[in-house]
Amino acid sequence: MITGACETGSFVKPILNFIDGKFVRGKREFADVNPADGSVIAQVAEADENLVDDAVQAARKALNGEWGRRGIRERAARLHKVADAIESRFDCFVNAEVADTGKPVTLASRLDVPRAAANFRVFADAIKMAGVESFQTETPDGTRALNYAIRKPLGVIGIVIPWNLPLLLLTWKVAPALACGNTVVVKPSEETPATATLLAEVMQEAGIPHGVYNVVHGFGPDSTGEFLTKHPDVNAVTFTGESRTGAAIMKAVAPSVKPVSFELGGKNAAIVFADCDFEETLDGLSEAVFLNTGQVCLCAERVYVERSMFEQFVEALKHKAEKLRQGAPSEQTTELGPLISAQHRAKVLSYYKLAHEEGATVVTGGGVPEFGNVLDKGFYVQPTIYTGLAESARCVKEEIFGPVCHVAPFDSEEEAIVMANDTEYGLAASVWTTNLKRGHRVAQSMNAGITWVNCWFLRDLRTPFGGVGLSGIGREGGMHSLNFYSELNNICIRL
Ligand code: NAD
Ligand code: 6OD
Repeated sequence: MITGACETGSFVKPILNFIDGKFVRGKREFADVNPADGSVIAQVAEADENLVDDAVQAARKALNGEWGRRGIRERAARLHKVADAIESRFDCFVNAEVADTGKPVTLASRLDVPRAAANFRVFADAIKMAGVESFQTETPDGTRALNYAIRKPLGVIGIVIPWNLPLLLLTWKVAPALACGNTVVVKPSEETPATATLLAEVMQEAGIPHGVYNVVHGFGPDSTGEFLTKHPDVNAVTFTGESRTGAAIMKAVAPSVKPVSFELGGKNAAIVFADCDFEETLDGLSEAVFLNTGQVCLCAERVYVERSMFEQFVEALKHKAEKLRQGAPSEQTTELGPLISAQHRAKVLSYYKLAHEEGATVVTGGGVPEFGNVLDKGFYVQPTIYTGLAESARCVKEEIFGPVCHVAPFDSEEEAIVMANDTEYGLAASVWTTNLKRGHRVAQSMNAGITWVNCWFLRDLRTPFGGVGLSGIGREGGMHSLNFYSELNNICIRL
């Protein structure tokens, strides 16, 4: 074992950077903390500006090496080997992700790690099927030509990701980038460095050449994140995280005019009509509000319920929330883990306080659970439901990113649409109704990149994924990812 990442979920210290096929220390280290009990899991080697430059140069060199020369079939075969290697170390990835994020082991096992393998398989297959445009051209004077485009790699891709679904979101970007023949330098969140480093071991096992996949650890501003995104030899930046951070990265990339793909924050709405399937909607919305302790960019923090069933629905959702089992992430029975950090808990609790000040009625929660054991040192909060806030309240407008929602009644379809769309964000929405026409109609009125009808977070990796407004720029998924990570060169041949 080279990196410090392990088979059992504990770490041989420290977690290292991975540059040009080698695991590398930095001049400084920072602590990786287990959010379930506040203990230090490992020290992490921080990359300074020189190490970030080494990683970018290694990635540049690798572009022109073996990886660049390999054809699509060979690259795709390697990416399937990466997926195989993730699957063969399934428990190791699960344990590392659970220790870093505090998410329930059942969630990491059913979502994060299987999706990591699936990301590699889907994009390995997609690149083999990807066509490009061609046109038979005839100008007004009768000249004929053939136009066709060819797909080339963009170059070195800087990848910056958050802590909520670290491996899922990392591989969602690395897999299509590599499929298109690029090389990558990855900056995982400082909160969750482990699985990106484990993936480096997997890359070695799968025979991905040195310099193709590089990992640099550290923070955002004045640190690794900024060094990477502003680096002039990085050809494109793909980022998932807060909208504010997206704005800072946009400034950093401006001088070298790089393409960006941004998947940012959300304040997502769910609209529940009285004609919905009550139990199905309750189950779906409970997931949409509380999955991953509400730390999914797609989570519904604003729920609009038709007035005729408002009281009944709020009562039933309260009952669901109160039954959720909070506990140690490693327990099979745990449904709700802690928030990611003490700092993030302070932010979420500041919104719980603000909700009081803004005049909310607390339906359930609003505080911190007590366990009477070591978990009291973790960063847990209670699942929380509010009603009674004005639509203009900050708690209804701003992304909280915790296990919390505000539920408000509506009287007509038109009113529900106006309320749902009254946001600067526009990532995801969900509509719950058994009326097929209404489902289509309302979904098509949503000002959001993704709308689910009678489901939530049901993913087909070929579909366009991304947001409008403060929720992002561009779309990833299927051909959209392949087009972002490719440079299309047009060739015009006079016939
Ligand atoms: P964040 O923006 O604070 O950090 C994300 C990453 O950016 C981290 O690796 C961080 O170190 C780095 N970073 C911070 N400042 C930087 C800078 N100036 N330059 C370069 N890098 C910098 O986000 P977070 O707190 O880790 O994640 C939560 C946020 O991510 C929420 O807003 C959530 O909605 C959003 N998110 C969006 C999606 C999506 O698909 N739209 C998915 C997951 C999370
Ligand atoms: O499922 C995906 O592909 C994806 N990008 C999910 C993002 C979730 C946000 O937290």
